[in-house]
Amino acid sequence: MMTSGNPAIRLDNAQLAAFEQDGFLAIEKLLDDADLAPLEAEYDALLDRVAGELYANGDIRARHEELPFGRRFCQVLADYPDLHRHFNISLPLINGPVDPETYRMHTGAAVFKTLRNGKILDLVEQLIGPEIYVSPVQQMRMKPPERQLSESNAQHSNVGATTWHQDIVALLPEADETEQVTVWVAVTEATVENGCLVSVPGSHREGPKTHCSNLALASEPQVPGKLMEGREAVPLPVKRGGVVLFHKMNVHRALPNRSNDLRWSMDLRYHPTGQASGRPAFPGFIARSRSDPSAELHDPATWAQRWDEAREAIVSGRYQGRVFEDTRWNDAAVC
Ligand SMILES: O=C(O)CCC(=O)C(=O)O
Repeated sequence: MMTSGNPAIRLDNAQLAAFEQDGFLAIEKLLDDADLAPLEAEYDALLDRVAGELYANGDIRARHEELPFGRRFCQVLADYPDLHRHFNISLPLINGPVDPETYRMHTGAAVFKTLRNGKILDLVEQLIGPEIYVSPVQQMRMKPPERQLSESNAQHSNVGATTWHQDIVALLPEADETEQVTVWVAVTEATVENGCLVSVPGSHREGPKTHCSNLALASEPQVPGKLMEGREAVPLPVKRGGVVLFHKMNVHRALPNRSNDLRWSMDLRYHPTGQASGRPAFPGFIARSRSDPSAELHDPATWAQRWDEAREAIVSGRYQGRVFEDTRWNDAAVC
């Protein structure tokens, strides 16, 4: 474990030891209203714009502008199940041809600012050192109460169930040695009732698990339930603005949202600059460099433009490589 630079937010020795021992660390509160309000305002405006466009196209019958943000998102999603694609901070994970209509993402300035948030980078610096690259492996998860979800969305991990997995599972093999750390950020408070994360302590020291990519329950590879029987798992509730740090081999999932409100989080990933992200089709950037600050990207428009270029390369068929890993850890005998 490396420590360097002079981070303002510091993990203490007990926290560093817990991360090493368990493969995760929950920090009940890190970001405050000043950090989260720009993101919420950006998403409020985005929902208003997208709802207006869908209404104008005849895709939805009402804009639901009378509802507060969370309830409005849930209602418009119920009317138009592909809505969440307009809100994610990644392009969809698809190997092969894509439909431009639903091949969407959101790369706004407030998201970029959150990726670069100094408090997050300070934590990450203590885990991976001072040359910090923002991986393009990142997701926005806006989860309505599960009873409001359509059948297809109930199986989609951005809005519905998340199954047991290690974060390495979706990375191309080129990232096997990458020291990736996941930073899961609670935009709304995460509780056992509304679907906080649950993690198996020490599982990051057990090597890669079988992940089945052919089960009906999820659209992403998952460790089958029978391999998880009898494993002790710890729920990780955090306040709004809290974070959970994860080792890339840690086994975890999210509980279903059994509350009446939207449960909103984002999972971000960081690794030392120069290491492979495992998702070469999508663009990352240098967020912090103590050795060469001029290499840092500070311009949200440049970041958004790189995502637009990646999208164009995939939509046009110019990008021919695989986007994400989906079958590598599949074992037919177990799955
Ligand atoms: O928030 C979720 O539902 C799942 C997040 C997750 O599993 C991850 O960050 O790897």
